[in-house]
Amino acid sequence: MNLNPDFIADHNAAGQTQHQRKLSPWTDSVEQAEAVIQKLVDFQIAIPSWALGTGGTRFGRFPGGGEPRSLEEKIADVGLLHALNRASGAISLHIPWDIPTDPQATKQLAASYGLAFDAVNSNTFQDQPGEPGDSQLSYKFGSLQHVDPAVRRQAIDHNIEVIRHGVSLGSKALTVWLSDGSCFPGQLNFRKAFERTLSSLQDIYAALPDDWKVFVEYKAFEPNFYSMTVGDWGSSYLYANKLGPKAYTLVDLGHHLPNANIEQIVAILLNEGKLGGFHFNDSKYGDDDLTAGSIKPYQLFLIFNELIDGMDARQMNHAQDLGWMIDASHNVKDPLEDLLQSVEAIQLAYAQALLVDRAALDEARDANDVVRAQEILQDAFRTDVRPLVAEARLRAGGALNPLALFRQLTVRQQLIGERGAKTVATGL
Ligand code: RM4
Ligand code: MN
Ligand code: MN
Repeated sequence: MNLNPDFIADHNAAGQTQHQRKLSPWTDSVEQAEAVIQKLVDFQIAIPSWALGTGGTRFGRFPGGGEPRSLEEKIADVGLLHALNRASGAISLHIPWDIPTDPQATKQLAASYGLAFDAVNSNTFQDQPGEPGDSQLSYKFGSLQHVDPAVRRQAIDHNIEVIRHGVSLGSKALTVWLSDGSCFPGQLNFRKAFERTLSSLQDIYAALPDDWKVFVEYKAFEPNFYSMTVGDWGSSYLYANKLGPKAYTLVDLGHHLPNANIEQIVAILLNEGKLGGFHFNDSKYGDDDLTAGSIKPYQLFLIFNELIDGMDARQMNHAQDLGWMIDASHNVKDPLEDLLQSVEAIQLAYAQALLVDRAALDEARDANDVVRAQEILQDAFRTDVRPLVAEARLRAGGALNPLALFRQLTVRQQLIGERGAKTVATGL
């Protein structure tokens, strides 16, 4: 479905007075307000194609209806989000779930919604029906790490194929997440698994166009539970470093062991020039894939605090120089509503982190004034920046309150009407 721009205009007109009342204290007296609003307008967060359907657990799945049945419908869903918040201007595809059969048409369709194609993702964690080559080949015991060179070759060729699809759509990065590892002690020679994985990644790296990046995503556990071959930022950094300047580490917030200090990881990787991309989500236990900012909003703020500090130190462009993406799954919420909430949470954390008084923080640190340093951070975190985020949306042509408008326009009911109540999105 397409969103009639008049609906957004009417919604904004109805909320304008109240919005102005909340915004004017900012524009009247806060010097940075304009700069923060502009940064928010520029900041876009990519939506993964696999987050548009209802997720599930190994115990069950409870789809809500109206899920996108094709790549075109996935693009339409992200188009809807972007029309509402003007901050979701890119879609990230997963191959083979989203193979573009007519790339030119797919590109045009995305452009009609103002969307670009973010990183393309390969999938060697599932056996795919119809994979070229010997049907006996399986990823059950890994892909790029596999002891059988034929399995490794199939996985390498798949990644090269994913790059080819990405090139046809104008993507500029490949994200490789490997489920490779082992479930039991003794199963794997760690040293050899690392070497085989590196050598496979080198073959993929050799096929990267000059203006592309490859992101090596790490994950501490699951689906393998004893060891993961790209299990932490250290091993991802090793691979990225050995591969070369086009290779970077990708941080997915749900891929750490409990209590990991993710903000410190981010700071170190950025300082080394090896942080490439981000997958936002939130978690209580592990890779829960919950709405960004729903469980640990302070952590999200602290991560953004390091991102801004590190990017500014390297004179990086906040909006363009890192890959920003949501990687979430929605078991009990409407996926589109959940994604609107995630984008807003990310924008809020970003805006709050932009407000941190960095000069004062430096001074407090140099004086070992722990109390003052904490006060400075929490002062920014406890500031209600919602009027700034709403103003950025307004200026970019979005809705003052995307979630309220989504509900008021009964978008989900209409999608169910168009697509049916029993549709199932491809993906996990
Ligand atoms: C993984 C990982 C990857 C994503 C898959 C679907 O846990 O987060 O980024 O491609 O899930
Ligand atoms: Mn991820
Ligand atoms: Mn994950």
